[in-house]
Amino acid sequence: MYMNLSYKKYLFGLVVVSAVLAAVSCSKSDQEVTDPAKATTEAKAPEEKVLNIYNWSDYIAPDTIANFEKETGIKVQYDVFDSNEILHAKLIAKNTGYDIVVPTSNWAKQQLDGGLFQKLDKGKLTNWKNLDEGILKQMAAFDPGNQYLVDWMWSYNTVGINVDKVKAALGDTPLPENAWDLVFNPTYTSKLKSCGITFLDTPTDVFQAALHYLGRPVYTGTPEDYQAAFDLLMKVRPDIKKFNSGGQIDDLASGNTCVAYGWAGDFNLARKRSIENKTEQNIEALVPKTGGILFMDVMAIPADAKHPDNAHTFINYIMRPEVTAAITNEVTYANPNKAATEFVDPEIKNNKSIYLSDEDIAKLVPPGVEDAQTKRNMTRLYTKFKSGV
Ligand code: N2P
Repeated sequence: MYMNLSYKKYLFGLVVVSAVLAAVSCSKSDQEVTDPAKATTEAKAPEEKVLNIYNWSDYIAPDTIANFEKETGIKVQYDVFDSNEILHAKLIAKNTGYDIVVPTSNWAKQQLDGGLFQKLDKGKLTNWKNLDEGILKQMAAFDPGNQYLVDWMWSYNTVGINVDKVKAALGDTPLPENAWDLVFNPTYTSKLKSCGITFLDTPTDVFQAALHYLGRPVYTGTPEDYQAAFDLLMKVRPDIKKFNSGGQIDDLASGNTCVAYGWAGDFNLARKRSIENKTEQNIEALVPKTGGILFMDVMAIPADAKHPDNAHTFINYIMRPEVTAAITNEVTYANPNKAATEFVDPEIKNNKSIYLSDEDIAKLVPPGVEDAQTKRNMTRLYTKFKSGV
């Protein structure tokens, strides 16, 4: 009901916006008739056939870019990163040279408020209708009216394990009821350190999980909450072997580590890679009973992008059901496209740690946003935590 209502409002908004745009373009063309010389100088030169994209590593199908280039003649430069902090530093320095970037929901809001992105021209996004209204509604919490951002994929922060190695390391101790104990409770971490525990290498994600485990606000905590999270983290610090983000997939797939705090999608990808590489590691993304932390990685066009038309063409291409389903099938992340579900491999569609049950979705911590001051505090505490002193 609510969704229908907001959808209607959205349609109404579109009608109003289109009417205003029509009025603007009408007055412009009037001007062009009376002043042809001005019209010539004002005519927009077509964009060069180039598009620069900055996305997370291991987040695309092998032929996504090649097919786009073949179809459009636009040459894509595709670069990857592993942390929001790195992307954010580039964005605030301006002139990234990128036409599309893919920050996570809790960073995108701050960047949007800071004027770092340009509004989408929905008139160019004819495949918008394929998007899932439920996800658009979640996104409206950090992008009111869904004006700037399009979800690339979504997942949640959780614990990933190598089931056999973890059982062996725990011995007589059964797996805990609460999956988060595996990374935050020294009773477990002290045993699991023998087979290798890894954490994401990023302050925001690490503090979010620690706060959630403590039952404290995940995005809006006080300095005292962050201190409590820090104290918790320091207790398990001696048991953590490594901090890495993009590297968790291969570490798990090769059996180098047995427990990881990270992204559910990457744990499923590690499982897939282990099967492909015949390393036979039994990897699972756990769905904590107390909930994981939902995130959305979203496409945005930087305010100073040089190829915004090409960026729109690419976003519209990604919103095609077959294109986004092929990405999901490759990287084991859920996509925001309701029309794509029929093209998703049954094995992925039925995997309850990728496409969660409604009950598990309801338990997820919804996306939120830490303010800039809190992010700075986290970075300071995280540096201390990582160095272990
Ligand atoms: C993809 C990583 C997803 C990043 N490999 C989480 N924001």
